[in-house]
Amino acid sequence: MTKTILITGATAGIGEASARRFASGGWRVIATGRRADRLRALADELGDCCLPLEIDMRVVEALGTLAELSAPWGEIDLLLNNAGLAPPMGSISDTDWGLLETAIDTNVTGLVALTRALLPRLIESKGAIINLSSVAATYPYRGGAVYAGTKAFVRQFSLDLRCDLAGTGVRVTSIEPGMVETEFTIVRTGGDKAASDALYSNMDPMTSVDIAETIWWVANLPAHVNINTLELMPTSQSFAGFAVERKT
Ligand code: 8X3
Repeated sequence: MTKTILITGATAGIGEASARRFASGGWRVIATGRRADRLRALADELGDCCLPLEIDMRVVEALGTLAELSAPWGEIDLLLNNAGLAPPMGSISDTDWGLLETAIDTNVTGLVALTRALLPRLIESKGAIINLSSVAATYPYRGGAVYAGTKAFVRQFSLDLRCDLAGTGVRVTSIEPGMVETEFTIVRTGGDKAASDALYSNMDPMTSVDIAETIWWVANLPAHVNINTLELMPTSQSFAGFAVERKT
């Protein structure tokens, strides 16, 4: 039977690559995002298996309407909570409140609202939820407080949701990538393509296709296997030590 995935943030990066991966694997793809032109281009590329829907994750009331889709689109087997963004790196007192709020609204509030709205559908289909967290949920770094905080929320929300969903057959996974070269850093730097290029230069970052393939693998494991959390990094990214301030 044809399965259906709903992907948030399908207009770029991991969301877009996942839309392609699941469409080529024979799934129906509900592609949501803010940018109508990109959604249209994706739908043109993927054909009838794709339903493009213009949705802003910050508009909670609009997210609720996604639970009202009629068959076959309404029979959702997998919710891929991919939409998310990082405010600029820096101290929160120096960062515009609106930018911090947008990240919290998108990464946390929107994700919870959409998950809440779709839960009855997912329980009905014994489906799955895959949430995009980050290595930032686990490893602190300077200037990432709000972004990392939202991603730690996503990780813990995923694990706790598993408790609430015990006995329903619904699987929940937190995917936690390190450096993936997408538009993520261009957004984080306020559109500075050169800064993004510099961050990923000469280090062989992961690609959106790497993560989409991982999501595909997680989604297609046997129904009795639940990946709780899955952390990935490029081989060239690892860990630094603690910062220690010494008295002079
Ligand atoms: C972002 C991962 O490693 O670029 O989610 O901070 S990293």
